[in-house]
Amino acid sequence: MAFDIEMIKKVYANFPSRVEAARKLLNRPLTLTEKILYAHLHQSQGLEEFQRGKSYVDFAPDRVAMQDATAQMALLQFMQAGRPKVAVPSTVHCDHLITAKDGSKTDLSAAVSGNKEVYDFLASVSNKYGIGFWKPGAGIIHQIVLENYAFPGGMMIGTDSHTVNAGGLGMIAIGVGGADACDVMAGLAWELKMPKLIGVKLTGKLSGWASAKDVILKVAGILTVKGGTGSVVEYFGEGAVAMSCTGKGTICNMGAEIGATTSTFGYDESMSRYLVATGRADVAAAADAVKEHLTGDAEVYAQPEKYFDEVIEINLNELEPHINGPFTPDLATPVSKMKEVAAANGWPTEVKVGLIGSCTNSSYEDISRAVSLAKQVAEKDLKAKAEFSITPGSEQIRYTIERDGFIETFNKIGAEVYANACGPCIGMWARAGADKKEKNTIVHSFNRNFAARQDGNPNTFAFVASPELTTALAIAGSLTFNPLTDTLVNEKGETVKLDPPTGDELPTKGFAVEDAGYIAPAEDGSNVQVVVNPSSDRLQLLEPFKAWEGSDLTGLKLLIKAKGKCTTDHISMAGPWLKYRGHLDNISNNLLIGAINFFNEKPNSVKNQLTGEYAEVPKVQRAYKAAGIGSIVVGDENYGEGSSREHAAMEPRFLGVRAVLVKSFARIHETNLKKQGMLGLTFVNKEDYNKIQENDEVAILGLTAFAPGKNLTVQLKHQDGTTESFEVAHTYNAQQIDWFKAGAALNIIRASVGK
Ligand code: MIC
Ligand code: SF4
Repeated sequence: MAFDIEMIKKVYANFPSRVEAARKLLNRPLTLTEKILYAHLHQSQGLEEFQRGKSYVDFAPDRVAMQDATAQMALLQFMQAGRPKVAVPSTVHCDHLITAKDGSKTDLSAAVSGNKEVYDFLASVSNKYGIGFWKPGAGIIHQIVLENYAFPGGMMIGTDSHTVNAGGLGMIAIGVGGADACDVMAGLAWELKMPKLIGVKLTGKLSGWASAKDVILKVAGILTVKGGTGSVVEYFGEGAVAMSCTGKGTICNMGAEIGATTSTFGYDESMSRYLVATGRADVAAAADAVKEHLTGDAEVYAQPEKYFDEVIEINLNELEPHINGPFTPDLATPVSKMKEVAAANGWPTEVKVGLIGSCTNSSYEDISRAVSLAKQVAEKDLKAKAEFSITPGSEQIRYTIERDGFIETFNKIGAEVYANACGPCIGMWARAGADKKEKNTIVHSFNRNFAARQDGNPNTFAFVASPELTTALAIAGSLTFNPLTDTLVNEKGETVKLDPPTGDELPTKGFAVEDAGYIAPAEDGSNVQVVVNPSSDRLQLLEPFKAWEGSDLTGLKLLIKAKGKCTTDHISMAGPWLKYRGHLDNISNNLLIGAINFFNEKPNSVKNQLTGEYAEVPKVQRAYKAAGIGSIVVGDENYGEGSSREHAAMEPRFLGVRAVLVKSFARIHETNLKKQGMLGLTFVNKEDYNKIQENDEVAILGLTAFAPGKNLTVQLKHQDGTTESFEVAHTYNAQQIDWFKAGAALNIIRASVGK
């Protein structure tokens, strides 16, 4: 039986009437996205026609998921909300804190002892507040959610940007910061700007080397890392229906890389097969009973241009495998062009390591297709040239692929099987020699490839490809190998060609697992004690942020003017820093250390305006804080791209940065800034970015009349005594302005508990 089946049945019981009401109001056919959104309005939110890209709407998500690296902060906040139990089904997943080094068993036990304090904290908070707990080794949050919790037509939020993975099972699943999760767990509404809609019509059918991953690699190339911002991407068409449910999951997962709010697919037989195979025939039956509501209306898919803001069409019959990268997931190169493109750019072409798995590509289908290539190594007397590793997405997947002999085959090509966890995907990879910072190439089937993300080496050129192509490139040891046309020379000196990958969508013998790794919470957790040691360097209880002083912000120092890409990995690096995710003071020592200073083109070197000397960003900011001086961060386009980690907003807030002024924001980061009481502003005129000088003193004017839709003014006082001013925009609504005034959204919840 599925978890929380009663909740799911309740959603389905109300679904048809809610969809009907929305259809009547809008007086037109509906997309799937609209159906799910309108069926999940919060009880305090009246039904009206919401303006896409404009109206803020209050929603009531069905569930919340949190992973360990973000759950610590989410739950530290929840503990202050003063509620006895979570208001909606919620889960915690221990997956981000396991370093991949010597193989799964050793690595897992090292993590269990090394992170004991954090795991104990998460387990006891979960137990106390009624949250399901998935222990270390159980698997990666998004795979566990897909296998156990996702359901067609549902709506969930999760403290991880790849929560969107659950769109593969027809959900609207959205990545958020911990403060948002805290609100929903406290029973409050969850606010989102009504998204715009991008329709992707998939015609034809995948075959041969092309996989679901290539669909999203191509879409990323079309839309770029910011093209999906503020939009939900809805996939449909014969190609969508013909694809496996887990393939759909991969596509939705990487929708995070185009900045999309989320992505989704209509309910179809692939989803029902997956539900049944993962022990949820009850959910499949319940979904079948309302299935016409769990997909877009036929008129919409027949004339998509009429109903979506943008439509993209991809013919899967012609889709070529792609390789995206380096350093950004949207630089898409079809496999047949890689020779030219790599040569033109001078990319190192020898593949040193191929890595498969992660939350993006860990399905049975993925692994079975990759193994069909690994098998050919022995059959064709080849030798895999590159190192190879697998991080299975869940214990259920790992157990099943071991039973079916896949791990043995991978071992034969020298593969390392790491723990069921994020591992190398998030820099938890003790890669031998990475500290030498040598230029080298790796290929992986994960989703992000920002500089230094996987192994901490900024000179590692990381490329993203499907698991099957990753395997082929690792066998060939070359980035420019095109398995569709090229041959390899085997150990006997013969010329051989790899056969296209084949695999099974689902295990013919069914999934199996001995201990899936789930721990249910206590029925009544009121007596459970949550202990945080005051001298811990891993966990720290939160102190409320100070309320706004009621006047304009003046005398701010420029902390950094960041140049170019500034993702959440640049603002609050992961890898070794993950261990401080529950300790705001300690993790603040990584503030913006990856961002490039516009004025000297260096990372982690900014001018301390009090001394005139250059020093590390966190050090300079701590000096301003000690002197009681506020500061401002200036950034480029799509600032805060990537992760949902609210540390990227809490650290500057904690250290006394007052505002972040950029050309444009990534959605989750902008909301995180607002939630933490920070000012997130954008240049009205993007060229004004050029006016900011290194020694500027900055004032933000107009705050006493801070109102929705009304621009503020930034005044620069340059070192030579001249001043200049320009307008800056913001997207704060009335409630968000209250968060700013109160010092943080949480201060408002806290105050309401006291009443
Ligand atoms: C990621 O893929 O970058 C992460 C690590 O999963 C993050 C969450 C985090 O920073 O803890 C994400 O995608 O939100
Ligand atoms: Fe973990 Fe990587 Fe997935 Fe993020 S993208 S949840 S780090 S596996």
